[in-house]
Amino acid sequence: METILNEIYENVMNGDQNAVPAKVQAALTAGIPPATILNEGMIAAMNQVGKLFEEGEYFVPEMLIAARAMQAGLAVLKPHLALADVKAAGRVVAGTVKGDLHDIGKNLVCMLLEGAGFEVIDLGTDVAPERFVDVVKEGKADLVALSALLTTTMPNMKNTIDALTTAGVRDQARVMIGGAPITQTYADQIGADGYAPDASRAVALAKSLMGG
Ligand code: B1M
Repeated sequence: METILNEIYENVMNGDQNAVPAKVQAALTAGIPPATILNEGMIAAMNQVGKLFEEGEYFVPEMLIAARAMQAGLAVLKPHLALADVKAAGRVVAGTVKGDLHDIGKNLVCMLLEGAGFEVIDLGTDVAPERFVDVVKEGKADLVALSALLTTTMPNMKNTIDALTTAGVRDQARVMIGGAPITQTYADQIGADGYAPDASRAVALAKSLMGG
């Protein structure tokens, strides 16, 4: 188990887009739990990529190819993270806020929410506040799920909440936020309804915001 997880870790770090899906499949076949593959192989590797970037050993291209390798592995993992035959638990509009292009964490949150029975409208990355407002106005979402990975884009979470208020629809949907620089304190400061530090706790939060 150790060996294959180490290989996934190394392959994500080196951005080997072909090796990662095959190794993830091999790990699944070997009976390693999907959450272990995700956390100990893939997310651990992305954290190390971030560390090397901070230390000036990796640059944007290395981060990008590592991200692509991780996305390729996630595609294999996705059906195993989702539970079959669960009924809809609520409707979520999700996105990474304006100015921010990081989507791996947001994609994971969406995958697990879908797996838990939520209907998810994923608006992608760099999403302007007005786009969230439009979906809520159309009555298509019970929850707004905002992700941000950059300290410089965190204020766009508050801008999105403010835009919902200005549009008069703030009470039609609960707002949950997350991403590496986000904290509960920040969520309280900007008037979000909840914060989750990782994707599985995002599902628990979404359920509790739906009253479940
Ligand atoms: Co960027 N980047 N990046 N990057 N990048 C970080 C975030 C950084 C911390 C790296 C570092 O310096 N250590 C740093 C931010 C520093 C800061 O703001 N304090 C940084 C920087 C500086 C930048 C650029 C500015 C670099 C540059 O151009 N000079 C640039 C910005 C571009 C932009 O967005 N406008 C940039 C670009 C990129 C790439 C495009 C190359 C690539 C992203 C590719 C992609 O996403 N498709 C990238 C990557 C890969 C990273 C790191 C290495 C990895 C992020 C990741 O995917 N982690 C990252 C370092 C790090 O985070 N350790 C870094 C794995 C993922 C599963 O975790 O997204 O945290 P995460 O999601 C978690 C939780 O946070 C949570 O659940 C997830 C699963 O458990 N979560 C939620 C996330 N959203 C949630 C929402 C919820 C609840 C929970 O509720 C709604």
